[in-house]
Amino acid sequence: MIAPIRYATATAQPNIALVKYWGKRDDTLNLPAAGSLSITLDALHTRTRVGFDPALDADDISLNGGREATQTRKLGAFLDLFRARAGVTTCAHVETGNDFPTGAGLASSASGFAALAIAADQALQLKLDARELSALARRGSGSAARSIFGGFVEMATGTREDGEDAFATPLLDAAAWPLKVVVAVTSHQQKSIDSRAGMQASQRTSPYYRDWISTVPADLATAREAVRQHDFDMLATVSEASCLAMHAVMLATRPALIYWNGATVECIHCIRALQATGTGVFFTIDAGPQVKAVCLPGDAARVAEAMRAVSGVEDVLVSGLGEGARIVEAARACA
Ligand code: 2P0
Repeated sequence: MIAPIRYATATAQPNIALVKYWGKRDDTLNLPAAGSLSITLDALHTRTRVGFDPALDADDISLNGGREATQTRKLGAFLDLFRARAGVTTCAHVETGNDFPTGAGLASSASGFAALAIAADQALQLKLDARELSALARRGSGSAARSIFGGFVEMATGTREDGEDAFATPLLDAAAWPLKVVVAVTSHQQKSIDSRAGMQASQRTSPYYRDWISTVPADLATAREAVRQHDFDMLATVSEASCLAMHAVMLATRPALIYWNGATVECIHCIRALQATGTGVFFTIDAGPQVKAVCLPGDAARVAEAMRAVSGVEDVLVSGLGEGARIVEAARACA
């Protein structure tokens, strides 16, 4: 008799780090050199369907409707971690897609690997707990460990060499402090240097790299306290400082990593002008030119309107904070 294929479908959302992750203590296990703190969004989604099929002799992986060798290798290697846990070598059908631009500084790898981890776990009936899933998601992408959870999330550096203690933990539910995030898209192009290569270059060549890593624990403690107290101003100050310190490390990398464009800088000035008028908003920027404006719920409409008016801004998305990665269709056996 032919074994049935078990399909499972999961969804996950990107997260935006407020205390940033930039640097690793181990490349092979993808262990971060410092912790980070993030918010999971609710408006952008990855949806991923996985089924392990004994009839396949290679993984069949489609991303946004297309098949590409590098992606297949990367996602196949990630699935190997799950196959090893399950003690199988069965190849998989994977269909994954994003309802937002991929690889353009909107954290598609975070939601992508989080959704794939949850779906693979279900399809193989591994029943791993959230911490194990977060540690496994980290192997795909450091930021993916955080998208396993919703709301405010902290990622631990961990101290173990095997990386088993480098996973994320939820700090506060989205509903408990429903901030908004206005994303100003200033370019739809894929970034030229991905985060992994960028981090390696900073680690190797940026004279500020060590100092950057040494500032993270204190920033994390401040951000954690700001979240605990729902203190927006405290969170704003530490988040902007962490973002700019990370970009200082990037700028001092040789050759320099300049992820900003002109509109990125214009958005920063726009947000500073809004702050001067008492608007509850602060900015954060990742390894790309998009600007994420985190705001108090009552100020989101004003911030979105101001960002739309900035020259060079191509699109403005408004998001709330959302849930962690989850199964949307449980494992179903299909012959
Ligand atoms: C972050 N970034 O904390 C930081 C800020 C980008 C800048 O996490 O190498 O794709 O796969 O672990 O997770 C993006 O890096 O890097 C990221 P890998 P990842 O959100």
